[in-house]
Amino acid sequence: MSGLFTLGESMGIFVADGIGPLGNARGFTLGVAGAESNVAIGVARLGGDATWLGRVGPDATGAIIAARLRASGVRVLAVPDEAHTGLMIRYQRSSQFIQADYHRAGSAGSRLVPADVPRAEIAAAGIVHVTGITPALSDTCRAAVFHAVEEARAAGVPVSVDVNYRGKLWSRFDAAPVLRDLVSRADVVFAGPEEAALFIDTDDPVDGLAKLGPAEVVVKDGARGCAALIHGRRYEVPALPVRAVDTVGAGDAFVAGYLADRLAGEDPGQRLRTAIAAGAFAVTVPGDCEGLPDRSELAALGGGDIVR
Ligand code: KDG
Repeated sequence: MSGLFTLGESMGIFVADGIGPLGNARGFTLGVAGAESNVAIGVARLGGDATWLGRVGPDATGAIIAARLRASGVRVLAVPDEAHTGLMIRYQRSSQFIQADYHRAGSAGSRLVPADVPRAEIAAAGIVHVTGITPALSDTCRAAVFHAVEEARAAGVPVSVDVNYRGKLWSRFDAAPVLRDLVSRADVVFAGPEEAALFIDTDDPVDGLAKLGPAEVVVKDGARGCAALIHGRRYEVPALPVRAVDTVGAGDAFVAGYLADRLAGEDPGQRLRTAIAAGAFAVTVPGDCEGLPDRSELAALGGGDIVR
């Protein structure tokens, strides 16, 4: 196998229909959430091989997660656990503001341990992708993430990290040293400017992240596009003008676009164009992973210009 290997927590998500306070919701749509599984689905939809590893509980939500990921073309390594599968509730409080509540403390996904990480799978991967969410879930999750990263490095497999700081899971103070450590072990890093500012002290997030070691640094900046430093060369790609209806999951779509093209052997400029287009596509569709496009859908959207 030479595809993406990723690990983390996937949850069931109840998304309230309509706009307004949660108590006014008349119905909910059940979906699957999880930054790492979103990236796996995104890579699979773009034609790449993708494997997701995580713990799921003995409940309908766990079964739905495994089934939906498989239906999206992701190879699922679901470790059964006796705890409940984590849940999220998401509602659009106003046209400008989305609120998400986690119900994941003590969940199956938070009970991942280093022994769950299969060495042979890691060694055979084309890239191992982790996020800064998983280390926030529990001590064993944190150990599992660092173990996977070190197994990959020992096997010469590139490591990708999306910083993905989640303020509802841990403080900036607790997160900063862990995220910095994770990034310093990565070959490819993705971060927003505010996330990078958690643990670097330069004004230029691209430079600051690159100084920690990764040869491929991509700073995603939403509607402003992205800036990157890839093997010593700078790139800037503007965002595509689309009408956003739901920005959640756009960062994962962006990462999936970049990594799918990296796995396919595309050059950095093309990877960034695909990332921008996948992120743009994702914001036009409601849901965490429902907006992840396939290649023909991406082609319909078109690509942005690269400014060097
Ligand atoms: O990136 C979208 C994610 O935020 C979502 O799917 C849920 O992984 C998630 C999280 O922990 O917030």
